[in-house]
Amino acid sequence: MIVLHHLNNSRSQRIIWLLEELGLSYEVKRYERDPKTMLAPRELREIHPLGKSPVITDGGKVLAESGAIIEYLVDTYGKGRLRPESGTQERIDYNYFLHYAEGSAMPPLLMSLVFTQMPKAPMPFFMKPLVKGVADKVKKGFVNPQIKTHFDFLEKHLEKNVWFAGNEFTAADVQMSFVIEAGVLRAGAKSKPKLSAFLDRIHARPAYIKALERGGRFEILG
Ligand SMILES: N[C@@H](CCC(=O)N[C@@H](CS)C(=O)NCC(=O)O)C(=O)O
Repeated sequence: MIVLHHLNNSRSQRIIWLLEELGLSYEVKRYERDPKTMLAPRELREIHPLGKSPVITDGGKVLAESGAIIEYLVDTYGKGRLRPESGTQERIDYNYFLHYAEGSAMPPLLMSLVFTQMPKAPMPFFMKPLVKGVADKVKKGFVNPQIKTHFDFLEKHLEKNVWFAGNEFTAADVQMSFVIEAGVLRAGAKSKPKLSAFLDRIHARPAYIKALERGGRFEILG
């Protein structure tokens, strides 16, 4: 039996969604973030040493890292579904976006979160303007232009392709969903017509809706 170790408001929501798209039976074991630090509870480290979500267990196997979990589920249970044929341009794009999501797109989004939260941390009052000044400078000078480049690229990609790996929905769209959801908060993704339409389409999928019922309320941390 597949067990998904699910942290509230996290990337593991997309794994529930994939499990629903594949029509697999699975169990969800819930973990709650610390409301102050937003970190995962220590019990998650008993499943995988990094204590991050998502993690799945399947029989004796333990798998972490969204992209690796997606590859494992599609390889093991996909029966050819949700992945383009090898040797096609679609498969090249599929592999690209499966890796790009966490390897290239998430780091600047995460930096934006960190530099937005930094001035809100407890500190002597006289340091606040200084820290805010530095954080704003890093965001303006480096992080925001990076994010803009990524989201312009993604919008352009969807001008030429219905989904991230061609004209069929694939597991790469599941992997990319977290990037685009996070981009609504930090890159104005909803104002980009193709990205906005992508979100509307995924939100309407029965498996996505079912995954929200299984995973509980889902909100990207701001
Ligand atoms: N690249 C990893 C990122 C895993 C990750 O950072 N997960 C976050 C949730 S979105 C987490 O577990 N945060 C809680 C913590 O760091 O304690 C993946 O895609 O699986």
